[in-house]
Amino acid sequence: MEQNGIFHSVCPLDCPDQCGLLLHKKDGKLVKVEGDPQHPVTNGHICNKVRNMIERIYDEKRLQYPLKRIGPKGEGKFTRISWAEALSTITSRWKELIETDGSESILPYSFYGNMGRLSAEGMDRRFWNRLGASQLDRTICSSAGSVGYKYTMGGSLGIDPEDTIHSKLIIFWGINAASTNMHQVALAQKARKQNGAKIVVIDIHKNQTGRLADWFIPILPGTDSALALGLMHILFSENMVDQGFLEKYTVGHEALREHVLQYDPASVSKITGVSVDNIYKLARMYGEASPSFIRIGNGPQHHDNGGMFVKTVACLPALTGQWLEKGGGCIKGNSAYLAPNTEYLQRPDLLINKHTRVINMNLLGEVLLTADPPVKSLYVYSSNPAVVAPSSSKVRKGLMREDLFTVVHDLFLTETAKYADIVLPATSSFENTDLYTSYWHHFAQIQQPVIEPYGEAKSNVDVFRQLANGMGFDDPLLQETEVSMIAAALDNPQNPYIEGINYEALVKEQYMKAKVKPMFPGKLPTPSGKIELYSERMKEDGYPPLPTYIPLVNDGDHPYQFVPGPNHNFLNSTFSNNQRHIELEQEPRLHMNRNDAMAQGIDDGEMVRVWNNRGECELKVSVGENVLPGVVVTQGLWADTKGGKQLVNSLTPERIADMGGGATFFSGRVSVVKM
Ligand SMILES: Nc1nc2c(c(=O)[nH]1)N[C@H]1C(S)=C(S)[C@@H](COP(=O)(O)OP(=O)(O)OC[C@H]3O[C@@H](n4cnc5c(=O)[nH]c(N)nc54)[C@H](O)[C@@H]3O)O[C@H]1N2
Ligand SMILES: Nc1nc2c(c(=O)[nH]1)N[C@H]1C(S)=C(S)[C@@H](COP(=O)(O)OP(=O)(O)OC[C@H]3O[C@@H](n4cnc5c(=O)[nH]c(N)nc54)[C@H](O)[C@@H]3O)O[C@H]1N2
Ligand code: SF4
Ligand SMILES: [Mo]
Repeated sequence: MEQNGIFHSVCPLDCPDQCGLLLHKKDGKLVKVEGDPQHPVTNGHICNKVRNMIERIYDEKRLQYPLKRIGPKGEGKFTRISWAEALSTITSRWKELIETDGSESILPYSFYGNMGRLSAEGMDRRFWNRLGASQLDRTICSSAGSVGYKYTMGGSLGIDPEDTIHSKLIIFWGINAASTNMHQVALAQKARKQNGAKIVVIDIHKNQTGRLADWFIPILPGTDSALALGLMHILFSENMVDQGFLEKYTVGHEALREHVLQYDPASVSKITGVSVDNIYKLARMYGEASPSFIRIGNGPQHHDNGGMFVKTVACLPALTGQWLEKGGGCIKGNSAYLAPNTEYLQRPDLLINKHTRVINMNLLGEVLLTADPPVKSLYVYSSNPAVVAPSSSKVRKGLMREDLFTVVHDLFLTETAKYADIVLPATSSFENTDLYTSYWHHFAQIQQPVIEPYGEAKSNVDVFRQLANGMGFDDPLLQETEVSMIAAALDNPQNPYIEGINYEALVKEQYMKAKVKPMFPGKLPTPSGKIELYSERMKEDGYPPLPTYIPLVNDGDHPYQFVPGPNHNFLNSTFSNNQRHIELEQEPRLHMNRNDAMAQGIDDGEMVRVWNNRGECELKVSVGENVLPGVVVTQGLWADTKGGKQLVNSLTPERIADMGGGATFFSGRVSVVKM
């Protein structure tokens, strides 16, 4: 390995931008991380979080060796052990459990701490299939919206974000893009400068993104489908629809025209809190602008009705025929364009029992406390459920169970790791070989090791190979090398867009673009091959077949809707243990409308107790006009960062959304009292 130089790399974080990076190395150590100016979409610009990545890589808190717990669960007392001891403790315990309780008593829990395809959904899945562990349904992020989008469009297929510089109207709908998709904001600003594009933001919180809008539209949480249906009502009644497009490329436009009559602007205004005038103004703006682009965010789909919201909003570009315009249409997610051969990567055929139970990760607390037969061992990697999972008081109660054998593989002793029996040190992505495919832009990238593993840290792929060995599984697929897995994953006859992208070419060129064909004319992967405004499949699945506004579930008698989203300087809970990132965020705040605060006699900067029957937090209030009355908002998954009670997920419901087993982080209600 070279000790000095500048090396290509890719940001491994769960962020749509998936920036190209350049790593500067001196005497074997990283000294600087910068954006790669040659990346065609991210152009050398990266966020603050990753510019500071070196502090995280060489943080003295980083785990170097395997550990075994010596104090009570949750306290964080551990002692160093060898890899041999760690692996044999785990595998011998699992062999016993398989004898006494069956392999389904073991539950993996993971998410996208590292977006590398091999790290996140490669060797791990092969191993769990072969072991016969309970299957984890990974629903915490965007699954409700993905299912909703699929009912309309057939799969995770949107437009090429690079085309959005041609858009004349850009709507950020429930996405805090200034923090969570900064290059989409850069493209929108370019469109504004070049073609006078207008930027509209529809959100429940006037955050960084709302502040950069030409027009910010505040809306009540969970009511966005009603707004979208109200827009459709006006588009049809004022003849602003593209009849030719509807006839040629959609199913159900006549039924939809009838159906949206009930969503008149006066009724929609009552539901959404958006004035009748503003509903007309937005509908006419949308009806007239072309090309127009909607960036659909994750916020509104973290509600009880989140799947239906995305299904609904995804109908809008079809009404005005926007899919035929360069820069017209929408993006919810674009992961289908770079889809590798997941069958090969994950080998579902290795699954020893086809009827293995499937556990929804959003129910982790409930599952640890009540599953029958019980979960006896939990193996957590690339995720920090003690902080990020809903109803965290229950999760933590589950993690406290003395009879639960818990293993955590991470770079740090996370809040979750403090409950583990065995902790394993993980490499950073810069120490690994992996394949990266963005879920927003159309470029694939490769990571090759730039630095040596930190201490005794190992990658996910490596740990699963070693666990397979320890379990005595002799299938050669469980020992495959990274390079061989990547090569095979890129050979996907189901996805013609990645033809020509292969391991060698990626190493040579670094950025390779999916060869995406225009969506229309063409056949969508929906049952009819067209955009399904009306969906027979939804009817079969028990939903209304046309887009419909369904109010949030009653979450109890508390005065405020509570929306705890992510923040600018952390990535979910990642970086919440880094002093510089903490200082940039200062502290978690509860944003509250001035009228609500006045009614309760709460002043700006005062501490309040936020509570419901699930838990409580103690937070400092920011009083202002950035949220509507009846709504309170926090930003950031603060973990136990600052001491005190700041764990917002102690308040969030573990209720499952309407589609895809999705999470409902933002559909909880709370009471707020002055401390
Ligand atoms: N800096 C930073 N970047 C990130 C992350 C991070 O933690 N920090 N996390 C990454 C991950 S995993 C994801 S999934 C994405 C998420 O990024 P986004 O797609 O931006 O999703 P959120 O930030 O959860 O919510 C987006 C917006 O929805 C708003 N919102 C909430 N409920 C509603 C509603 O009912 N209606 C409307 N119209 N708006 C609503 C919130 O106020 C917020 O401004 O970001 C990724 N990028
Ligand atoms: N209240 C509330 N809760 C939320 C959300 C919200 O908006 N509000 N957002 C939700 C969403 S959208 C998501 S995606 C989830 C995200 O939740 P998580 O996926 O748990 O994300 P992180 O908190 O960033 O934790 C990732 C962990 O993986 C570790 N890690 C990184 N790389 C590797 C690796 O290569 N190997 C191993 N073994 N570990 C690694 C990191 O150190 C970190 O501890 O949180 C959800 N929780
Ligand atoms: S977190 Fe997102 S914006 Fe920041 S460097 Fe990574 S991919 Fe780019
Ligand atoms: Mo996410």
